[in-house]
Amino acid sequence: MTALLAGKNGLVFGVANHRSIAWAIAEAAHRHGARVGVSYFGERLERRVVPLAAQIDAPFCIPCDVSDDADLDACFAAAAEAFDGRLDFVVHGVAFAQRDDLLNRFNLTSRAGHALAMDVSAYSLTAMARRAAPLMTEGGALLTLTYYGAEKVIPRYNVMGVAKAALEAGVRYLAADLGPDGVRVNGISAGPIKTLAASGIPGFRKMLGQAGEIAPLRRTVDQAEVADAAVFLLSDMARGITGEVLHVDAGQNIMGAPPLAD
Ligand code: NAD
Ligand code: 0WE
Repeated sequence: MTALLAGKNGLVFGVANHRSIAWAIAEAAHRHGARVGVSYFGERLERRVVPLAAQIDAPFCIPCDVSDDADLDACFAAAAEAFDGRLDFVVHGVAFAQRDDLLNRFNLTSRAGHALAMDVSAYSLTAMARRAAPLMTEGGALLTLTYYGAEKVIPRYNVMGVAKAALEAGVRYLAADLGPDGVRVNGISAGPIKTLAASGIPGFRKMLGQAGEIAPLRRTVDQAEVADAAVFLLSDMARGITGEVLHVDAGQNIMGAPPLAD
């Protein structure tokens, strides 16, 4: 096993349970030699996340609401302390919109619902970048997770699609500003995967089925496939890549119409 992340220190946001894409990335990063600190949202998740963090010998596992500046300050302070002031990567695997805003028609989105989705799902990457960059003394990498609903209309993705479009633009602006400091910023646009964030979306199963029929590989992707691409983007193998959004979706996004019968 090549240790692509040997000696690197990382901080992962967005672990809710063993199905979380962020968990798959944390686990893969640890397997590839990184030290990985974990943060999670809210006391309800502590019971699930603390044992996962223990599995990868996480040097810390602390709560953080990414819409709270004080929480973010505390989280990056914990990372600075655990890692002796040197951080190499951050994984942003966080998104939230009010459930009603994903179920109702998009034109009914409230000002407050829009602001919430943008704050938690898009601004939070910038909030992390401004805290991470000063700790990335040897250069570093930020990685976020996005979805095709940023590019094209996906029924019910609604305000999350608008937030992901802002997130992807944020990737490019952050990459431009942090590049001179050796900090790369990229995104992975993952195909649909059944996680906590996907459960409770009516019709998600049908969407998964359709994605698997449309995609050139004739299947959907899983968390491990996203995590493998994440390890690459976080590693020095990707040292020439920044401001990029890499699709890990079995090719679904390239299709302009569903395939004719196989
Ligand atoms: P998940 O539910 O496991 O992860 C979402 C995470 O966001 C959770 O850990 C949750 O606690 C966290 N979160 C929500 N509000 C927060 C807040 N205020 N502060 C801190 N954390 C908060 O689901 P997932 O599918 O693994 O989602 C991870 C990322 O992947 C998200 O950005 C999502 O948009 C993206 N994504 C998911 C899919 C999919 O089909 N599952 C596809 C493409 C992209
Ligand atoms: O980014 C996401 C999901 C993000 C999400 C999910 C929820 C569900 C529960 C954000 N906020 C909430 N709020 C809740 O209350 N994905 C990429 C997964 C996803 O969600 C969809 C999808 C896909 C794919 C919603 C509608 C259509 C497709």
